[in-house]
Amino acid sequence: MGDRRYVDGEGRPRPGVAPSASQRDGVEQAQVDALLAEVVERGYVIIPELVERETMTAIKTAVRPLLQHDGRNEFEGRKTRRIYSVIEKTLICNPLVEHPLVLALLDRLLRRNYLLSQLQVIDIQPGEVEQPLHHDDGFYPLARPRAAVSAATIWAIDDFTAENGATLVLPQSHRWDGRTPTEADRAELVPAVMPAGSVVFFVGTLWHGAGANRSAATRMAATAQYCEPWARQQENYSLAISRDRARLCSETIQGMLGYSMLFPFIGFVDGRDPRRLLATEVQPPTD
Ligand SMILES: O=C(O)CCC(=O)C(=O)O
Repeated sequence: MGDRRYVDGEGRPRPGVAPSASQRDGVEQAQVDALLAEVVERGYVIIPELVERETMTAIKTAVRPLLQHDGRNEFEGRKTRRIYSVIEKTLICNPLVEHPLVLALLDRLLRRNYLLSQLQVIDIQPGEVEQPLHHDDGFYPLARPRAAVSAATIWAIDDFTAENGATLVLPQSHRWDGRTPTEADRAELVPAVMPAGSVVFFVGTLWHGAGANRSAATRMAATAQYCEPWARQQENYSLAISRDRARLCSETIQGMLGYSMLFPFIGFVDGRDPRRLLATEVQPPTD
């Protein structure tokens, strides 16, 4: 299988590697090209009002009872509530995870059979301070500059404003070497201001963090992170999501949870494609 990525370690298109035609139904290649050009240039792109506001209102209603605990440290945010193992608890965010336009972008950035690395709902309470800046694939011990190992979406369930904790992104920081943001860099931070139903898409090398919530209301988001099929997922989905629950998901999401392979040798079960575990109850070998 060829390397389908066409963005080099500094975020530029790799010469001679043409984007392959997306197989995502109803997705205009010209739109994908334009969005990807922004991602390549700045490390992120905001796609306004990609889903209906009403969809986000329905998600908010469904997930609110699941938001019970404040964060345990500065990174989670002590005034921020998060839902982990989302798919085990509700399927309502699945259409965001597999939105065709997001998948079309991922198809261009990551190898085939990329994985869901984590899915969270994040609800920032009034009074929360800014989250420490980070880049999402920073925990993989790989030197920068380099191609991203992951990409992420942050969906606005509420309107994102500069006051209520809109995600702060540092344009072009996806091209950096191993350096960390300085005070001077902070002047370049951009809040991803966008109405509910919009999404900010960015590569795992981009420095960013949740903003402080200086408003009187909460700011809710859903975030899905995706990683290369050779990288370990952050959430351990083979333990966190039961097989019965996975059966309720689309084949696309099943594959992203781990019912897929990077052929020929990564992800197999008993020497074969793990998808068959969802089709029938496979008996373990007797000898
Ligand atoms: O909630 C946000 O806006 C960003 C959160 C984030 O980047 C994270 O928790 O890793």
